[in-house]
Amino acid sequence: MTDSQEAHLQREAHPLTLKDALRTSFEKLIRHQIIEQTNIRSIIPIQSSLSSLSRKRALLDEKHQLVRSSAIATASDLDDLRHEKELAFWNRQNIDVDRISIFHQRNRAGSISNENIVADNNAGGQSSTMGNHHQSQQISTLTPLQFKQQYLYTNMPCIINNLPFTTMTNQWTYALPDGSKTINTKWFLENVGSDTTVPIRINPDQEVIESPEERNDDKMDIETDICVDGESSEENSLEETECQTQECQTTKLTMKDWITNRYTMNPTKYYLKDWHLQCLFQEKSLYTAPSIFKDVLNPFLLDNEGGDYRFVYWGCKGSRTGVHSDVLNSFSWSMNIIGRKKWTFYRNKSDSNINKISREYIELIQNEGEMMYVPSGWTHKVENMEETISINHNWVMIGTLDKVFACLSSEIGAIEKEMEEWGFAQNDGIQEHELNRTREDMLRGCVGMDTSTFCILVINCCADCLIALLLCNERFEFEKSSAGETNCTSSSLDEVWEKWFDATCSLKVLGKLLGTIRNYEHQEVEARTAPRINLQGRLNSTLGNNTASDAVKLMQIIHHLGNQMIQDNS
Ligand SMILES: O=C(O)CCC(=O)C(=O)O
Repeated sequence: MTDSQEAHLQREAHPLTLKDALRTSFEKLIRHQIIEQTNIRSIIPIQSSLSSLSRKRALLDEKHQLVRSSAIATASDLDDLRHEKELAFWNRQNIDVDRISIFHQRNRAGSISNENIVADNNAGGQSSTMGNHHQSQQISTLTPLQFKQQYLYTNMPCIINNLPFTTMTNQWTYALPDGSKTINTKWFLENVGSDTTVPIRINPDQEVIESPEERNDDKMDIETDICVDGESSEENSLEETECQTQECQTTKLTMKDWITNRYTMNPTKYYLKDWHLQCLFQEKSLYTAPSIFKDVLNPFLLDNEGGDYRFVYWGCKGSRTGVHSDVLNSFSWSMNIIGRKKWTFYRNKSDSNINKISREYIELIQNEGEMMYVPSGWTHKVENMEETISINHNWVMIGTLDKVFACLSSEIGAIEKEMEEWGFAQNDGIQEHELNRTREDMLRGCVGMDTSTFCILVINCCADCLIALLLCNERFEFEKSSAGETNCTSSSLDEVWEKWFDATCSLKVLGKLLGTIRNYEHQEVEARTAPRINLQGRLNSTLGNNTASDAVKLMQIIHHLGNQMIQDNS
């Protein structure tokens, strides 16, 4: 391929910022003396760099009760643990989710100095409609790490209240004399602009059916609707339902027209949703996302691709989102600024196919000011019980990059099948290159991300994790030498544990990605079982051969160094 052909392909595939992201990772690793580079093509790992991490995980285990009790010793336990927890959740006699309160203590300067988290396990009865709820209430106080271990890493839903969330959003409503809140439409007209258009989702025509067992719902995803074909079931329990994809329509209205006409529009049909409101305000932040959720997806996309998964939803009473699980196997959090939502979570029949759900379900009410945390892969539908405005983010943390990879891999398989059915085949080098480009374009079209973007995201995460581990270990060693080992604060131990965990998780996904490259000689067990996605060909087709080989080389070096570090410390 000529240089100009390659330049053309690259321009179309990605903005150059993806190349910049790779370069940034290179430079960071060099700056922190993890690798050295004599020229652009020769990167050399610095073997001694990570072996200075003398903190042993065994010591952490010994000092840290939580690590043992939560059974999250290594990232490889994680998938089994998630399954186990989900099974236990659905097999509980009285199904409900925990309600979490987060209290922040502030220092004099006003920044958060301490985070206290209280979990009201099985607080139910108040708002869940399943189960008898006669169990006694159990209140536990959690550290941020315990919260992550009990809900985020293990993929368990919960409702969070007391989050100090508001910045600009407190201007979206005002109080009426009776103390209730109402929407401040003036704010939207003045700050968004009365002629600015907003996206209105049009739900396919459907009967409004109240009970899930009789339903014929729609599944709405970021790009598509999935319809669940309800079959009647005698037992209303483990009957399987199949889903089919269906196109979804979006129209646009001006802000002024939406505000004026929203009460006269059919709410089961029209819903202002997937609105990238924060993007309109660019640097000016409308709210601060909770620090407890360490999102690696949106910051990366915003820096490198220009898109994001940060939405505002505004729907009248009765508006709803049909049965779905979230895009890219992401998590979501949903914060009700005003109004109430009814959430229905369904038990998944099998993790490998989100379209198969059982008829077991749980209904939960999310009140005003509360945040729903939706774990990755959990099938759900949502209905607004009154006029509701919520902020919803889809997000990914390092510990669930493996789930994003699983989603991409299964989508890749589906696209491959489709291409075969269309009769696409490769005959020569150029055609293979173009086929790979088509594969990547289709993947981006289907799930909003291709393998090249994912690859650079993982490289970025791994680089950041290794550097964070180095820095945090240095701090810990300093604290230990000045205060003595026994006086090390548990929060610094938590921090080291978390950095180890993140580093292990990101390296594991990197291993899986490398396993998709033929003849990669350092294949670990997880890498050998990875699907054949022809990563090298895909990277070549979207990043150009030179950048693609730099990326692969960097991946191999990070994988090699990282695995050595983990083995040294196990
Ligand atoms: O609030 C809604 O209508 C849908 C929210 C949702 O499905 C989510 O945040 O995952």
